Amino acid sequence: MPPQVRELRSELLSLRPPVLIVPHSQADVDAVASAMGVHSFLRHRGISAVLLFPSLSAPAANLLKDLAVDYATDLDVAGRDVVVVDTSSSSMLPVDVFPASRVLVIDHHRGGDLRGWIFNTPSLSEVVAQLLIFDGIRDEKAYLALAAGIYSDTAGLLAADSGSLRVLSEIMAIIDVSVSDIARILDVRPSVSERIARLKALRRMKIHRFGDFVVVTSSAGAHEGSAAWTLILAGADLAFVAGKGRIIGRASDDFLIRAGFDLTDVFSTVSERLGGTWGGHPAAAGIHVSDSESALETVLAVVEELMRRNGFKFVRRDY
Ligand SMILES: [Mn+2]
Repeated sequence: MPPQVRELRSELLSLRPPVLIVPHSQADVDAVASAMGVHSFLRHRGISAVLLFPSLSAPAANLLKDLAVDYATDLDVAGRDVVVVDTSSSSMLPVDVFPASRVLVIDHHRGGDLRGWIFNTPSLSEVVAQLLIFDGIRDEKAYLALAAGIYSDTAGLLAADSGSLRVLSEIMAIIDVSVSDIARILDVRPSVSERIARLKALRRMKIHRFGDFVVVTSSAGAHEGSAAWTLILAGADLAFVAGKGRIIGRASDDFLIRAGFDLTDVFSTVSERLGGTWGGHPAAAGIHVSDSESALETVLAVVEELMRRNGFKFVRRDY
């Protein structure tokens, strides 16, 4: 077990029960799986804990239903010890943790304003799974969720590194599942509202060409990340979708290989200029801004500047 995970383990064991475990708003599969893993670890070490999921993404809600997981949607955090998983940005939290007695943050995103355990791993589930594996805990449901978390946060293992695969392979051996078993529990057609958000984003998109790179902007009332991913699949190198009070960006693999910079550079620069908290990964990130539609122009200007700074010469074309 890596030293950082060992230290996290001791800090978790110092929490005062009953512990509340909270993921970010619109919790994804990696977030709820990490929460379930922490919950299982604490319970097996004799520390009672409660899952608090006020706001879930559709795939995460589906997974919890399939695995028949019990969770609360509304609880008072005042005076309690709280574990925050899969975010370190207070603006991403579905509850105000300020009145909590103690807040332990476990995350794998850069840019957050909360201090805590920030791992540099493709998924958070692979970190949490090591706590269970190390202690020899047998909890089929938690392991299955954590395998699904690794699979989904690595985009179907495409973004997995050797550490993710090592942990996944240990889980697969413990609970005797195949990669296709894991993929099957996640294979859910997006909801009608998510598919409409994607299609509307396609209809509203604006195409910009910066030399060899295609940058697409659009807007959506919800599911901005899913809409941005659709634009990448349609051919964009970078896609930025403005929603209510935020902009979500996605980058293609090819962009990340060739550009010399990524979305964390884009959003940290935009945040310096416009204010607003940002968070995310090189290929998937977002920022909170009040007027998101007009902030898209700043995002485009920042992308153009970063490209020129990285030696690309081009005439910007807007289609
Ligand atoms: Mn995650």
